[in-house]
Amino acid sequence: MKSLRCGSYRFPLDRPLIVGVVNLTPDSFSGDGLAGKHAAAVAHARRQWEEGADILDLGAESSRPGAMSATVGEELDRLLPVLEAVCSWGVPVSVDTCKTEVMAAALAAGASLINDITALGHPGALEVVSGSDCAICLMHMQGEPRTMQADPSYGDVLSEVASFLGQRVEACVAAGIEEDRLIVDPGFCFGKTLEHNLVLLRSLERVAPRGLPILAGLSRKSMLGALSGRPVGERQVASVVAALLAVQRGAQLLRVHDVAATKDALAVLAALNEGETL
Ligand code: HH2
Repeated sequence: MKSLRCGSYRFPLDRPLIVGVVNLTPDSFSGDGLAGKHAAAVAHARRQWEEGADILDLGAESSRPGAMSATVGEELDRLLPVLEAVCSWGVPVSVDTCKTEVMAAALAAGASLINDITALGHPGALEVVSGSDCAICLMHMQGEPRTMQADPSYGDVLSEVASFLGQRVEACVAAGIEEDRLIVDPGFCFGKTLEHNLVLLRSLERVAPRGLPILAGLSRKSMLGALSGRPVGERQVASVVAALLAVQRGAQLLRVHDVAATKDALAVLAALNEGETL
């Protein structure tokens, strides 16, 4: 059976993994950012963990369209105190960053996964992660967060996303990163219209080179707002349904804000799938 190596942790990929979002930003799109609120951030991480997250994803710079970028210093100030607290519980921690300095500091502080929305596109990023044993999530994005939703355009979104992820995976393998440390992500809503997102979700398994595990980050996103007509604080049902549909189309990791609800849904799906094999 395939497994995912994530620092000193190893996850057999026999069930979907839940990646709980912990935003340490002042301006995350879903309004859950906890920049500068150490106790609340640690408590939120603890709750995500107790509700059943397999991995906690800490991010200290928002990537929502139009977000302000953070300096390295700002990002580290927001991130490190919470990262150190959470790592001390013996929990696999992912850090959502595209800055090489932040990656290096996060790995030194005990992070087990680097989640990079630029797929290690910044100079030096490959070198920083290849010298460690962390897992890496390579995400596709068209453009950059500030302007990516202005006018996304593709000839064939599915093949373009798959081809980009394939190239980034090959760059990682060429840099000596073992395949069982790699995760790919089509990057829902990162330079994509609703129709682009739906095409990617419909054929999700086709975006993964080498049959690598796929992470789906659909939770509370604008595409679910467009489909449900609901504001960001009322998208839990749509998010859980989307997560389940993503699993049915090949996702092995789900990046979610609502861990408990997602876990309940996965329990129902697991029971149903078990019956099929009896
Ligand atoms: N989405 C967000 C952030 N990081 N990483 C991956 N791999 N995939 C995603 O879909 C993804 C991601 C956006 O969500 P959130 O962190 O809640 O918001 P913000 O970036 O505004 O802090």
